[in-house]
Amino acid sequence: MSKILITSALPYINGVPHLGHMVGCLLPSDVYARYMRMMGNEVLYICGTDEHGTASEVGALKENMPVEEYCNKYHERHKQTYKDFNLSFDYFGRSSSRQNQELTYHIFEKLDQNGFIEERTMKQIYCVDDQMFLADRYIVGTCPHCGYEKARGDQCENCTKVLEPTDLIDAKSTVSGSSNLEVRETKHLFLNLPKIEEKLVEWLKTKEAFWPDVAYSIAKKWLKEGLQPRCITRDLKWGFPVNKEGYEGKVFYVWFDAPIGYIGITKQWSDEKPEERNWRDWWLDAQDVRYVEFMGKDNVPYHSITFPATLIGTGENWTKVDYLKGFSYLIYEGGKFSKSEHRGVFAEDAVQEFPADYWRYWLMANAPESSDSSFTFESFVSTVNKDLNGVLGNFAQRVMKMTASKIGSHVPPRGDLEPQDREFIATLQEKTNNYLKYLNEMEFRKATAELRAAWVEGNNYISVTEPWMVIKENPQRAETILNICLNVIRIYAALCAPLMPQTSEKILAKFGLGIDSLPLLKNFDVEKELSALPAGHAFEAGEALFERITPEKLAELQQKYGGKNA
Ligand code: B3M
Ligand code: ZN
Repeated sequence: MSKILITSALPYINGVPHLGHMVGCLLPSDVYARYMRMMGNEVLYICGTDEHGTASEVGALKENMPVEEYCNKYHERHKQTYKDFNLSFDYFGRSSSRQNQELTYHIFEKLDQNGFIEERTMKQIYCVDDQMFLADRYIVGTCPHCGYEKARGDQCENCTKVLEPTDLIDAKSTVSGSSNLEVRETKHLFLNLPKIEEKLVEWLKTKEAFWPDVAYSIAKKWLKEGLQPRCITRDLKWGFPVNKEGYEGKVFYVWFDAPIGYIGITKQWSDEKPEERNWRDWWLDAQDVRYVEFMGKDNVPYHSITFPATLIGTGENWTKVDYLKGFSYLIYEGGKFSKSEHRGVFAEDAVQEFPADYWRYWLMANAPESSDSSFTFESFVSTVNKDLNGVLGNFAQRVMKMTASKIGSHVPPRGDLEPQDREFIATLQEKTNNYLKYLNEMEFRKATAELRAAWVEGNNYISVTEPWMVIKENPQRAETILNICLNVIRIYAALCAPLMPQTSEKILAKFGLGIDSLPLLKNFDVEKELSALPAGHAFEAGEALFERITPEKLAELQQKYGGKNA
């Protein structure tokens, strides 16, 4: 048994998660965590809300509430949504927690003591009416190059030219609309990455063979372009106040404390039951921990360069990422996801429409792994109808109904196996092995395809063996076939569990079994598992596993989530 530490990038608290967020790190990390548990490992799966930064301040302002209250509200909303999606975090915490503050201070102090923190003075835009310094993207105005009126202070969306906020004509704060802006001097703390570079590179080299190409090449590109000192403080109110003299009124930059949040959240978890949980066993001088991180592609530089450098700079032995899985983006058919314009599917609405497993399956079958993928309702509906309803659902229902009507609602006895049966068992074993291998490699699309292939084999088997015909001449042979099929349904429940935990439960319930009755997936032996349900074991066919989605419903969904004007 190994210790596997899994983190999913901490979603920003402002805004509600949509399908893109779900597939971009949350859901795959859950599938992986469930898989790793079913492989018999000790897993710690951690996530939480990323709460600091201007975005939260602005969000709170818009909703007219104190930022703490705003964060409390949205933290609960995130938590509920992930619960509805059956994400099996061991702990879902907050980057703003006391524990994270203590750790952030500790890590900062170590970096400072070791000479990796430097002070710099810089010029920044201050809004007199907002009484705050504004990050470049919170300033809008007219682009001097193309005349676009909503250009942001960091870049013009229209002509893509990179801008300085002072380039903008008629610049305004997006917080209040005020144009009462001034350039002021302000001093900040920087993490001196060039000074840590040598140790960082040494560490990175040990990972080359293990990281997926995408992640490693992003890290290498950053190194090639040359590391620069990174500013780790901000002139904001909301955040951890900087614990250094002369920095009163300033806070740590959200990207400084957010990754430390993985540790802080683990400490929240451990503080709840200190007698049985110890965060240090996972993070500090920890033995035999394999640490896997999930995130969107754009987060890779922070996780492969800045966060490891932060930890290395302390001189302490912190657990650093062993494998980093980055995802591309999910494109929505109607354009950019926007809650206010009713465009795109938001996770909390998704689970109101259909059970979480429908989404989990589609998202994993179409995970944006090597490139972006796009969501269309047409594809979603066709996948649910064909794969879930037509292949898995059909097999389970057909076998149970047939057995119930021809023999009775119990597993019939099994006679000797014939070559046909052996062939089926061998193919099923092969698909199972592939599926587990792909999950192990975090190749979610391929894994899902193999799972589906395993279901297809079941359908093929029953088509060629024709138990409904055979029963007339040779009832014993028909009993054997149906005994095998019923046991295969249970095998499907086991294989489905990481991807579709509810479906797995639903299947098992038909046999009067609970999820705890499932075997480990480690060394999964199809032939052995085929004897799990003995002759006489009762079942109840009950209702179908999945519901077919009608063309009318498809049209309704496209209308409902297509954007205001759809
Ligand atoms: N909140 C960015 C994002 O959600 C950021 C990740 C933090 S991980 C420590 O894409
Ligand atoms: Zn422009």
